[in-house]
Amino acid sequence: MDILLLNWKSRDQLLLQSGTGGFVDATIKNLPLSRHLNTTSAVTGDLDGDGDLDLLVGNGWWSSEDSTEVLWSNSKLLMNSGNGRFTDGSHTRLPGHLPRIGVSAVKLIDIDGDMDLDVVVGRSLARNQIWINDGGGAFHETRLLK
Ligand SMILES: [Ca+2]
Ligand SMILES: [Ca+2]
Ligand SMILES: [Ca+2]
Repeated sequence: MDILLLNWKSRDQLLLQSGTGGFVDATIKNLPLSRHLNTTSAVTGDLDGDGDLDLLVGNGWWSSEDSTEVLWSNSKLLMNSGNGRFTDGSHTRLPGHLPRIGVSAVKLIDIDGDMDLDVVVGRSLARNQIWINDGGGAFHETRLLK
């Protein structure tokens, strides 16, 4: 069993089980994430249908009480290239015009019944989103939600 640690105000970490029953930190090598992410949620699923688990990371928004410090980052789609190594597919696969900040929850569900996993994005203080999978792990928005 491998572990993904979701961290608030610091980068997420990927821990892979080692042969001896412990864990090794594979974050630097396997996870292309920037430093501050404010991750609120993450889901795994085979989004491009190639048999391995891909990773969707929902990132929230944090502001200090006096608003002098604000941290945010875009939510990320990380594609598994095999061996638990991930590449950032956010720019090429996600609906480019949509804001992906302030995300409080992400969920994978086949919402249109065509056997691939679509995405429901819950956002705080902003409109929720539904992303429809083209079958190959690229997404476009649908306006089923008002
Ligand atoms: Ca996959
Ligand atoms: Ca679907
Ligand atoms: Ca589809």
